[in-house]
Amino acid sequence: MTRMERELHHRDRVGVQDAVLLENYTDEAEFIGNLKKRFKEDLIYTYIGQVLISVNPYKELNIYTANDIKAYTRKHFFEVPPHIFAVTDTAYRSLKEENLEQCILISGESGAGKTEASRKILQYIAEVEQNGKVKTVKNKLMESTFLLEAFGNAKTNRNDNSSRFGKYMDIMFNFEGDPVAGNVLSYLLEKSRVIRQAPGERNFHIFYQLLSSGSNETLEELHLSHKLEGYYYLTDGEKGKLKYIDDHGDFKKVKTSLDTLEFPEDRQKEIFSILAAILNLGNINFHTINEKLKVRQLELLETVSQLFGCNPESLHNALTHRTVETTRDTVKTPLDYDQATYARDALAKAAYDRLFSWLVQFINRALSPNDYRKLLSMGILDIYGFEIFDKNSFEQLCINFCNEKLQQLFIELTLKSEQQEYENEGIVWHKVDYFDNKIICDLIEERHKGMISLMDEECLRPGDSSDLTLLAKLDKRLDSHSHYISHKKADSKMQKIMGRDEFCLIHYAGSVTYNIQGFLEKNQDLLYRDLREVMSNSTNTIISEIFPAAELKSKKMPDTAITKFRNSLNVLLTILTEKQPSYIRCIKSNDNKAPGYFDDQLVQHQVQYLGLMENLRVRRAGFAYRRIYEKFLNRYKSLCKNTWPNYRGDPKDGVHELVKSLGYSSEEYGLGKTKIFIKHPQTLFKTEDAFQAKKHEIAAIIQSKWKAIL
Ligand code: AOV
Ligand code: MG
Repeated sequence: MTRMERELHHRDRVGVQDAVLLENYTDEAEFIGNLKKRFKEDLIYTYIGQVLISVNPYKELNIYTANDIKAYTRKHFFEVPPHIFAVTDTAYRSLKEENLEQCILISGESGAGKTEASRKILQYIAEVEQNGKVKTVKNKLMESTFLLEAFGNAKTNRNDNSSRFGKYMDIMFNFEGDPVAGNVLSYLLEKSRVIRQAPGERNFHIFYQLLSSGSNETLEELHLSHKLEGYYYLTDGEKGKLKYIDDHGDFKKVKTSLDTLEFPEDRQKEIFSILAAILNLGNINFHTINEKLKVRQLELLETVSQLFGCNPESLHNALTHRTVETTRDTVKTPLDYDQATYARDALAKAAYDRLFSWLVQFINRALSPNDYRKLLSMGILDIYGFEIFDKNSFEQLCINFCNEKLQQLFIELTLKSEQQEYENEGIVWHKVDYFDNKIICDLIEERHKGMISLMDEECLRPGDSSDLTLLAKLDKRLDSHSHYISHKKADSKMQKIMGRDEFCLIHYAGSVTYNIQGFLEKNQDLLYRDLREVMSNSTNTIISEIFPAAELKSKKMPDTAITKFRNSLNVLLTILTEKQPSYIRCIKSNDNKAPGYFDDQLVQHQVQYLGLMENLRVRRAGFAYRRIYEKFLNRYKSLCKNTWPNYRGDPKDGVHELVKSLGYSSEEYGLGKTKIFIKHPQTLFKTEDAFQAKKHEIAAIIQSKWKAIL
């Protein structure tokens, strides 16, 4: 059977590997039908040209073994079935052979499989070149991912292991192509989770892991007990214990990770001590005695102080008072109950958030190279996916904004750049229209006019600013925007489900209604100076490092949370645009985490907002395959007597000779400045079949000649 016949034969059962091959490529139903057919056969990967689509199977598939890695090493894209290893191998070879820095961008909504995908990429990199020397670096890379997930992931109602921070990991390679170092950038940890979780959700994994660590001695030392219901910060109490999450086993793994990354034993103790301090801090309450607000449980205050390594009186004072500096003098004012509760929670969030950043820094030191020169990097971006919950807040706005920016990058790099390549190569072609989400990015981040500017303005405005004055401002200034819907502007059906303290944004991935409560406070992200001062004097070296005394001297108003986030995202986008991108678009197969179940409607929605049909149209409107002249000629030169065994002239002329003798019709191919472009993959398959036949023919001739000699 020829390759072409094989392809057709399989097609009925397993669909096509590359959506570019679909007959009615503009037909969404056919596109989704193809994904479904493949999904039912456990073929979760499909291409649109170079873009990999991955549909979450919600079950372990036996396709990531050492043998699979071998099968994908040094193979051309079209020679092997679609796989995440193929994408990784291609990126890796481009880095090694063409010295081009790479980035692999993984996108998709919450629970679609991004973090799993990033693990597979790392697995491939770790195993593809077996070199004893760099084994420790590979181990450290793997362990650091596990550690960051323990501290930065949590069970949400969408995903049992949901990333609550954005992660960009650079793996650095030496000139031999060995991974020798790494670096992690983390983005906006969802720290509000430390103090409260929605019903059915959990706090960060590490808290449960620590409490189930098993060693009574350690727990006693940390003033902790096994009982989850004893902690105010573990909102769901005992329900946080889940059969399908092995917290006890995972704690052991965390210990191994800490050891592999060479966290000294005393630092490890300090980390656990901070976690225990946070859990105990949550249980502190206040009451009024002689008209003064005091901590209700003094013994607990002692414990928390001991665990934080700070002075109990100072902590007591800082939890119940606030020092305000005016131009003339400093005034110490007592806090009321709500303010003290706010201060307590702000301390818990800040301590956890800063501890997380400290961990990232420590990991980066452990992964840093001896010498940065001559290293090339491959970045993997795995962030929190687009989220729509029943109640959406400031955190969802940040997360969804981040997804808008990445979609924008996808459009820039895939749709725009594809069109750009034809232009550069001087190939004639017809432009394809697509939805550009820049309009939504602008709505959020445009200077002076966008949401971020308006939020910051309201945060910094002295006087009576509140969440509701912010909402009024947003409504007034943005209501004419087609992607912003205020309560007033909403139609009657929507008004029924929308509260008066809500607004709605029409994101590229769907409409999300946000509740304004807490926006100002979360954006301002204020931790009273008194608490920072107490912490900076701590005997716990991590605490004194993450609350540096120098910070207290600074008079500058710190940036707001969302401004900091926006700035760090823009830096990230600059890094990404300087690299060769590969794309993995993850799709969630169903909302119930059910193995093998394909929910057509849910998939359709994702296909639409991810812009996959446009992606396919751009790919098809142009040429499905392209190859640098030298490479094309080298592979197929045996198929034409004028190019075999060697062609001495310009490779472009050689390729021209070759395709003429292969009988390509003139519409079937285009000759650009550096590459040949081929319209249909079938044409290439035919050529490949002819090449395989020729190879056997040549091999048979050689064999018979040898036989004759022997
Ligand atoms: P996410 O990273 O995209 O969500 P995950 O990568 O955590 O999603 O995947 C969610 C769950 O789906 C995993 O815990 C696995 O059970 C399952 N899964 C995903 N990919 C695969 C695969 N290739 N094979 C088998 N099971 C898989 V979020 O971080 O929430 O945006 O924020
Ligand atoms: Mg994730």
